[in-house]
Amino acid sequence: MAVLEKLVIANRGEIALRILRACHTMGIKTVAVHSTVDRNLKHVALADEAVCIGPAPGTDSYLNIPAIIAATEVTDSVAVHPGYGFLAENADFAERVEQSGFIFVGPRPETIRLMGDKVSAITAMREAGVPCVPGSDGALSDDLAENQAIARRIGYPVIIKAAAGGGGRGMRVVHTEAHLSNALQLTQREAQTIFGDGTIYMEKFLTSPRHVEVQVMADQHGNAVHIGERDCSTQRRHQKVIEEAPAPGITPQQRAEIGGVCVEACKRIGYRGAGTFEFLFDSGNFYFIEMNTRIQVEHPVSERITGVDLIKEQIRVAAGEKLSYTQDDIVIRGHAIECRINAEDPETFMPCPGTISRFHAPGGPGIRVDSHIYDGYTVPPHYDSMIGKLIAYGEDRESAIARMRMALDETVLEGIKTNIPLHKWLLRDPGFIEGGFNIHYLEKRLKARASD
Ligand code: MV4
Repeated sequence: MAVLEKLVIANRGEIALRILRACHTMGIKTVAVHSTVDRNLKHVALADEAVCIGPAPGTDSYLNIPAIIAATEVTDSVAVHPGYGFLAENADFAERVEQSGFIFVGPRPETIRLMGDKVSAITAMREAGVPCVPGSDGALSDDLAENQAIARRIGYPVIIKAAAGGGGRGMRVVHTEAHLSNALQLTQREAQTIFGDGTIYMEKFLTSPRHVEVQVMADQHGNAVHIGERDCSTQRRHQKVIEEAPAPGITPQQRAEIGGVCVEACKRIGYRGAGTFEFLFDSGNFYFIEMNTRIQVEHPVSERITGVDLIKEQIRVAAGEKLSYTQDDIVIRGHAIECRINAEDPETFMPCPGTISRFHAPGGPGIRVDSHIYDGYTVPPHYDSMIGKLIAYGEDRESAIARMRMALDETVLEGIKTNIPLHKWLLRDPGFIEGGFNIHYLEKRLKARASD
């Protein structure tokens, strides 16, 4: 017997296909809910049933909560998998799914809400023993003298962040006390305008950290494990470009220590499902900044080095099953790198939707392709430009990089522009190959390239 009868895939593109593949191998029937322009998606053809939930704009389809709930009801489904993006971290959606009597594949709505507010997330994590960035230890008041005192205690530079922000929106760096008052006002007003919540907080600004995140998985019986860390420092404008696991330079002792802390925190807050603890890693220390309560784009690199099927496990624990492994079962072997393939101009980064006239996927040992594209598929302009991911595995980082170069060279993708040339360039970049990068490395290299 399958753990669930039928599941609604409330997403599109490669992650919808990834969820469908997990379901069908588990004997679970699938329902694809899609917009009008997405009738030709690969997972829509492969799903047991398909329901059109609205027109192309995300707000009318993939973000349309009543339409998705209705599709779940009329198809007699029992569960909803939100994927990433769209409604994945919408606590109201999770609540509506549960109130309608369905299983939400993700954490409890209260947990999503707790982590959605960065101030309450940091407070909860600090209390659970997770190391955080030195900061205001809560929301700022509008008392300037008090805020100046906090900044002096932390030491400049400081960063002002919106509690409702995250992922790079609503932040401002302040280098001296002379600029503090203005920055506080601007960030607070911006937060109020963008998020409808003017709550702000302050942290020490770390000038050149790496972005290292820890993958966790927890069941509803009090069990939790960590599935190692990923380095996601190679990014541009808060969009990750390349991710890898394990993070270069992290020792097994460091991994066990930070992983253990995350596992304890999961148990403490009654976490359920897959989650990611985001850290800034600086001078050998981890500093918690945010928690993501969803499966992430880059989950395949963690799967590849541990053999865990994260989507399958998400669904199992959502159905009430116990985790199928203990911490001792999670053994890291080798190295995996993921290149995000976007339909965009490799020079200007402008999205380039259009029809794919020819596609030949790479293959061979250690290569995984997570993509929904095919010959003749038209990339619509309405959504994210990511059209797939290439994942390369090797016994060590060097061989993973060598296999990724080969895979990129092998790929034939015609009819639209993609960022494949950018990846080919990065995988020959001495600084990237050395692994000594940080969150600013790619943007710095792009700037240097532009002035050549
Ligand atoms: C920071 C930081 C430096 N110091 N916080 C940006 C996205 C959001 N998740 C948090 N971010 C940052 N927070 C302190 N105290 C630098 C960044 C940051 C960043 C973090 C992760 C990945 C890419 C980044 C790019 C620019 C800034």
